[in-house]
Amino acid sequence: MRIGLILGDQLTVNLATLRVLDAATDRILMAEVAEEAGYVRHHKQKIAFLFSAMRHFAEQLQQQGWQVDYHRYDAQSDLDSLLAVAKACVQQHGASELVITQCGEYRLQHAIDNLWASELGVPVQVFADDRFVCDSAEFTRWADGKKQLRMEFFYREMRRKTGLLMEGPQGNEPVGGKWNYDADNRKRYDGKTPLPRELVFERDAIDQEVLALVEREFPDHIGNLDDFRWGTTQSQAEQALDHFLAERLPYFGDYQDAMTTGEDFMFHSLLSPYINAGLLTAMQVCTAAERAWLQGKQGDGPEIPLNAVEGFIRQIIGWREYVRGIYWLHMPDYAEQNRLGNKQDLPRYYWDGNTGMKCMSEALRNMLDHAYAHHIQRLMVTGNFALLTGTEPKQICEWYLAVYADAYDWVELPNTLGMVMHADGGYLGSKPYAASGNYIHKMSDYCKTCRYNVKTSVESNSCPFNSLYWHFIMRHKEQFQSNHRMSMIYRNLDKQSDEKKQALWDRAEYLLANLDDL
Ligand code: FAD
Ligand code: DLZ
Ligand code: SF4
Repeated sequence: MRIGLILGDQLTVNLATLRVLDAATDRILMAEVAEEAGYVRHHKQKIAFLFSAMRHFAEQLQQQGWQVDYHRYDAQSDLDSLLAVAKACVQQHGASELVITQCGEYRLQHAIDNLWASELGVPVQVFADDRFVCDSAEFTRWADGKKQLRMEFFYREMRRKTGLLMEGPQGNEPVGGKWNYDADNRKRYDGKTPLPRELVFERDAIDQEVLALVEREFPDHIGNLDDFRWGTTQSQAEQALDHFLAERLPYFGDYQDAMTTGEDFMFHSLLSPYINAGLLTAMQVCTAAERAWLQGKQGDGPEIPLNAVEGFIRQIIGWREYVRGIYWLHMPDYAEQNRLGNKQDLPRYYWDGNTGMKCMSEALRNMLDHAYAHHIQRLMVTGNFALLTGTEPKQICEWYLAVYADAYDWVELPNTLGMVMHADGGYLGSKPYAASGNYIHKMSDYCKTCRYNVKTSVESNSCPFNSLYWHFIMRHKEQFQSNHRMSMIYRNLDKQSDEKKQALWDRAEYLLANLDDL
């Protein structure tokens, strides 16, 4: 008999492991272990979501006739790693082989490839994770010979491959004649479009037991459990998808970049924890969105603008697949990059949320309360601030990996190190997403109630993002002045007087020396 080890982010009923094994003779192993729960100080809600989803999934497999060995979290147990649990299970059942679907994270896959067979004393068979649209070999072929990669061109390949939003006699033209409607997706929230109701899930005994366990066993981990909202079963994840399609997708495009005080989710899908853990698959979500858009066109459901459905599908078959491709192509070296030479420590408020900067405190409160922040908060608020202040990439990457319910190294690392920190020298994205407070002011209502003044740069109450932005531009002049997408910025810098430049520099230096006090 063989043992199939299913990881916390492999909760998919047609996972390769489950397809190759035989429920009549083979066994499934799942394990909650200290090593996985502790390689960073994961947010309490991330652990609770995953443990509860794992327990529900194990139950689902048992109902389908599988023999499941489930190792519950036990801080006193010697079986504190996946390898230790697998070894005990192999010995207990006299298994002939261990079967696993390729891991999401390099860290674990590397150990499995190099260590596990000899430690276990039986062969380890690894199957490709075909829940992704693009496998590593295909991505390598696409990336081959390119010095810089561009998501947009990769995305077009994925549209052709999946047939999503394609039309024309050969099905090879993008619907509506354009591949990308991003320019329509930058509206500030009008305050009038009703925000969607929140989906509330009833908590069953498994959820309650896990929530109590996490509170008890992980008291020093970040975040709180009071407002735990995540679904923990496949059926609840599907309800979340239906809810998104009916109530959020129609406005997803228009308000994709908008931020509003007290509104933590806007029109975002909140689906990433489910997709990443495997309760929903990428293609399932994208085909459902395309179907909802078509039904809307036929008057069979809410009308969904093309910019909304295209924007949503692009995030998944574009960005999500693209960052995964980059991760597997360049690990482990990718994680070591720090091409802007940043060394600043991560400010205290990333962990406690206490700062007078309203935009930061809103994004950080969302993180503490829900293990969530929507993309523009991650990119243009906490991410932008880390970039402008020159935070050491390892520290900010570890933070992003710990604090969100959807965070796994393969998706977090390229987004943080590449997209936000530009630490890969512009391989993933052509230009850093550095921005002054003006961008946040344009896309949100935060500045109205902030202690700082977004309209000024060098006074004692000036918005920190403003002088820090110019400090970033000045200190990285050598790296960026020949980047044609930044030439306008350097022309603007040159137009400023030496006194103004000096005042901006001095104010930013002061802020950098007192970062923890902002
Ligand atoms: P929506 O806005 O509704 O988007 C729909 C879906 O598109 C998401 O569920 C997600 O599956 C996918 N998606 C959107 N943008 C990206 C992206 N840039 N990369 C990959 N998938 C994307 N996403 C994660 O899933 N895990 C992470 O650890 C993670 N870390 C991030 C770190 C930084 C610094 C940044 C800037 C972004 C990160 N993202 C990460 C991407 C993105 O912010 C989240 O996927 C998104 O906010 C999740 O919320 P949602 O499901 O409501 O997304
Ligand atoms: C994130 C996570 C946590 C917190 N705990 C577990 C666990 O106890 N058992 C498990 O199998 N997986 C867990 N995970 C997800 C793993 O870290 C993830 O499967 C690997 O990093 C591979 O992507
Ligand atoms: Fe953020 Fe600056 Fe606006 Fe305050 S003034 S909310 S710090 S952008």
